[in-house]
Amino acid sequence: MTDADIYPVPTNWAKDARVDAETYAQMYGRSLADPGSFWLEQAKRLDWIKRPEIAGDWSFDEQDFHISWFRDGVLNVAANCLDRHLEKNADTVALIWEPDDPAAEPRRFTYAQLHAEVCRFANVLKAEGVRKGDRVTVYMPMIPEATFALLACARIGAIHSVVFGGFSPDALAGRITDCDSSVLITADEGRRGGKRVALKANADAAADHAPALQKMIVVKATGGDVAMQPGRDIWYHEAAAAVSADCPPEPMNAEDPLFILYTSGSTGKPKGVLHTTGGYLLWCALTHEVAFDYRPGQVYWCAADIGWVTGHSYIVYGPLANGGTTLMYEGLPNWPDASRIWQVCDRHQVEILYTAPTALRALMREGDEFVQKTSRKSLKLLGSVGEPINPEAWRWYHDVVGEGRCPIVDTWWQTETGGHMITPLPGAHALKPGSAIRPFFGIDPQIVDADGIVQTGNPAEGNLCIAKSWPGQMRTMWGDHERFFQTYFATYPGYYFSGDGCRRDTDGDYWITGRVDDVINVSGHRMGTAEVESALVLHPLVAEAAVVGFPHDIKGQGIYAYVTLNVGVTADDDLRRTLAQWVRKEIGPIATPDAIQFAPGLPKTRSGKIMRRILRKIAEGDTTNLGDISTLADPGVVEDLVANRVG
Ligand code: 6R9
Repeated sequence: MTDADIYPVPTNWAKDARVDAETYAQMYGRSLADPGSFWLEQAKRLDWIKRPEIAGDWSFDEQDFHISWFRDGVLNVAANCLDRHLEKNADTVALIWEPDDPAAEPRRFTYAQLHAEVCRFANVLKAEGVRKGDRVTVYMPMIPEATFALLACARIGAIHSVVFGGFSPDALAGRITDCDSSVLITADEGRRGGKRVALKANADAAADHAPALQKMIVVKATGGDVAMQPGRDIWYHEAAAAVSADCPPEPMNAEDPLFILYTSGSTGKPKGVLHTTGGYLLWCALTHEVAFDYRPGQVYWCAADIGWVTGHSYIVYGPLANGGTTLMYEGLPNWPDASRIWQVCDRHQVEILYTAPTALRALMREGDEFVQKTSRKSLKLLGSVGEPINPEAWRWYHDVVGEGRCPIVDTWWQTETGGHMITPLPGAHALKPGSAIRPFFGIDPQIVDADGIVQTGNPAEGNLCIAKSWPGQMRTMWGDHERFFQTYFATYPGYYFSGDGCRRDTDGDYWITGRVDDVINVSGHRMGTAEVESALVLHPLVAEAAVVGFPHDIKGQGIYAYVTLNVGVTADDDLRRTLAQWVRKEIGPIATPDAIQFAPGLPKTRSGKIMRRILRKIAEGDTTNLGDISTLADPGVVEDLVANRVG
């Protein structure tokens, strides 16, 4: 790397930011040396019903495995995100909603209005019998009611489980059943890129396979025609008219569950990541304020979907806990054209924008004119999340979008971590395109080699582990605490293993290199290869399938599927299309394979294990160097695979 690739902290940021280099060094040092007092001090930023006296109490050792934070504290998340701002900021805009259709009117909710909406929603849930600890599944488009629904659950102590609106009925049914959720909140339809998404129809199809489900609360979003099942389905607007806007927040222990969010792992079954109340909220609030240098009054836009953890932590909980103004956008970044995202910035005078590299790459391809015809003068800071950002996209974001004015905050974190883990702080760290730079307060990253040896010194490369617990850490996997331990703590005893590869350069800055397990990252969305394989083999003509990721210009990674058909079935393009459509229907559009190669045989070891390394190389087009194939049961299959590569 040359010096040209280092972007020093701009003078005004070094001077005015909440955290400069010296403050970072001092606070980071104290967060590791004296975590108890550091975190009890930080916890004061929340409004507690009973303030905690215990900070972290945890052990990653198998014998004594436990994780808790502030376990003697009592609070309510919705009260922290709403009620406590009412005294001084009742009229501050809490939520701005930008509709899919640019000609439609945006909606704005002040803290007073948002508070009233959430209380009403909470009372509707109560009227339907929802109680503290019950699971409520949320399958919603990006409309304000999705935010109301999450905060309403938090207010009464119900555990929300949001399922991304792009998931199929089967995926939805599986998630409802796994957490035994009796209530589903959905909408008639969603709007995206001028099209309608049939959420209620999907929910109806899911309900047929989700016996736990008893009630469906349906928000009227488009007014589209939907079937309502008497006794089960309730229109939200009708139920809301019958309840009051007064709903006292439920006192919750800091360790009571706040939500479950299903995410992909290396097995076929998605994992129900569970986050709790106090530590999670503190983590969202603190990281949002420090990494984005957020100041109340600034319009902040996280362009994620509420169905992913980024939407939970950085559209809803972090910004609202900080009394901020959060923008929620219903549509797509490139609709009606590639200017939309920048037009929204101008329209609402967005100062902080947080989006994913995949969106940037797609927009970059359309040409700079779409950016340059907008002002973007309001922008002060730009964030990136979801996948490694390639230096080319980083520079485009920095130079073209931000006109060199705005620091790029590349935040590495995971559903499991609750919030940012490794990220530059805009006033403290020089930036390098593609590097997530330094650990946040309290985070002790360690790079471990395949044998579990911690790599001290720089540079270093290996698997990214975290040595100490932090308040935002997930607490368990819903219904399977043993699997929680096995997935994250068994590989490298004493450490949380992230599943990501990582490099630390000679300056001590961190570079995330991508997943090292069987998870691929498609357009910033996590997808388990095993999930796609399970969907493929469900098809009656498919005997076997193996799925790997391959580099994709826009999506970061694409999905490459090797499919062995049943004997006698003819392999043709029609069947290719049918199988792609099948996966789409089974899981959702994000799981649609980009390439399907029909393979008479898969490369297996003598013990029957598929050698994915070889499949990855072939998918990447790197067929000259397949490595050692002598352990294969039938080395001949490789020749056929190479000869019939797709793409
Ligand atoms: C927040 C979120 C987590 C996985 C993670 C990693 C990848 C996320 C990244 C990044 C490089 C970044 N990832 N942010 N890789 N640089 N800034 O995306 O959560 O959906 O659980 O995905 O995404 O591979 O392990 P989640």
